[in-house]
Amino acid sequence: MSTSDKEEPSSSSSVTFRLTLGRFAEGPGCSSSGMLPASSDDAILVVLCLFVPWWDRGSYKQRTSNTSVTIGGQEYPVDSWTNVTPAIVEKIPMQLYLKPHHPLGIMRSLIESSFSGFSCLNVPSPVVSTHQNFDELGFPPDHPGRSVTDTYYINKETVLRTHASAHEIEIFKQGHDMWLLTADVYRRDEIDSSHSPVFHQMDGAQHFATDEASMDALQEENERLGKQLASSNIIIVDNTKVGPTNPYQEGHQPKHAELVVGNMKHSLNRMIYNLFSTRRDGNSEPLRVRWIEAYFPFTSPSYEVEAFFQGKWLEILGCGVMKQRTLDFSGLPDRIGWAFGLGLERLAMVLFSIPDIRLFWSNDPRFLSQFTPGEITTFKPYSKYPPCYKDVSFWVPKHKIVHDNDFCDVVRDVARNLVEDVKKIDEFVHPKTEQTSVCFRINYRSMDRSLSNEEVNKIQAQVSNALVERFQVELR
Ligand code: FA5
Ligand code: MG
Repeated sequence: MSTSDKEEPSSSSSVTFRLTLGRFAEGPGCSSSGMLPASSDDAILVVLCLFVPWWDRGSYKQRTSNTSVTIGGQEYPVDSWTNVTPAIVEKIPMQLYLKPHHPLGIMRSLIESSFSGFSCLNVPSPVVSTHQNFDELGFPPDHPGRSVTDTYYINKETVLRTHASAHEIEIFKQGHDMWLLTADVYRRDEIDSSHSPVFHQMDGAQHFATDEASMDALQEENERLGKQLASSNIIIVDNTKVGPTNPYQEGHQPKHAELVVGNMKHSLNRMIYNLFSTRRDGNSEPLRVRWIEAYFPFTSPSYEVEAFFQGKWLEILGCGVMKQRTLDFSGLPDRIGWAFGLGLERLAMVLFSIPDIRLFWSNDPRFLSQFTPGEITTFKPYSKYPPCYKDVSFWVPKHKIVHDNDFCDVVRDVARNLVEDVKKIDEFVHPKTEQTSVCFRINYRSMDRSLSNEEVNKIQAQVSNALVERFQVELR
């Protein structure tokens, strides 16, 4: 991607960059025709206008009429809910999953090749309504995922999608009945080696007719897939049960739901097996996978899949039989189907042995040159630079709250990719003033070079200033 047209965003200026646009773009190598723009050089100019300092929520409230964020050519008014930051918005045009040499691009293509006949889609703009992201999928009004501490709001009704499932109904309405969708997703989160505020998910879904002939065909397909897996080097532990805590849905014939669950499990086990057996330097140990019961507002029964890798169980994906209301809203009341959503970085970290989630955003040729399309190879760390710890302590004014995720967003905005992790190391309330004292420890460590103490001190001072400006905290 060309970055020559990208200005460094500043807190109070206008930021200009390029962003590919479009609704459903379909990738190469899939059953449906249509291609994405080959590169962002073909792309459309996008302007982000933040005319007030982003941390000054009070100003947003008072000056809503002359402030806006423009993403994908579309202007969105900001309001007191707005919490998107330049550090987040500048990631939107990156589309790492479309780069064939990037580990995320490699993962995407390999997974897509496991699902023959599926439409392979992406929706470049991550801007969705709260209705699409939450309501349509049955999230209750008090679901914690809706909170401003967890989700990036552009304004009260508009968010950066927190999961690829936000597009499920839209895609079904377009007429796709078996599809995969790769998407960048955004969650306000802590800073550590396996959490990123911007990461990538691939969702997939398939639905079936429920007449006898279709269900017989599904049973035959399941038997065929089951035989294939039985001869593979994979140990699947599945003690999940369907029951009151994870039921078939009213209105589904249990036999039909059972066949759909069977088809979903076979399809996903086969995909996981295909991926793990692509590892070039993989040993001959059988892959161990386990299924556990889970809960999602939009599926029942629901499951999570974990794979045992390098000594621990790693959550790979969530899935389940789609709630019938999803298919009803999609204009498909007579169908029944399954859906899943997996985290591409988590899977790639394990398969390529990539130790830090920040590396996926690296432009360092020592990182990027290590990968080959279609191949899963072990990442060779080029260097580990020394950490530099800095503490920041402050008093939070009475009646104000500085959530950990608020603090992390300030750090991200100022220090960008130079922070490996952030830990809260102390917190207490002063008995007389009722002010809260908080201390965070920031671990600065670049993935590409050594940082000087002087440089880190400067960044640390900027973090402190930003905290004072945004939250009116008193530094200690
Ligand atoms: C979901 O997002 C559901 N939409 C998945 C789904 C789709 C369920 C369709 C049923 C039907 P969850 O929040 O568990 O579920 O995220 C899915 C995966 O994303 C996780 O298994 C994990 O691999 C990955 N993930 C979640 N949070 C992060 C993060 N902060 N950084 C990196 N990967 C993450
Ligand atoms: Mg989960």
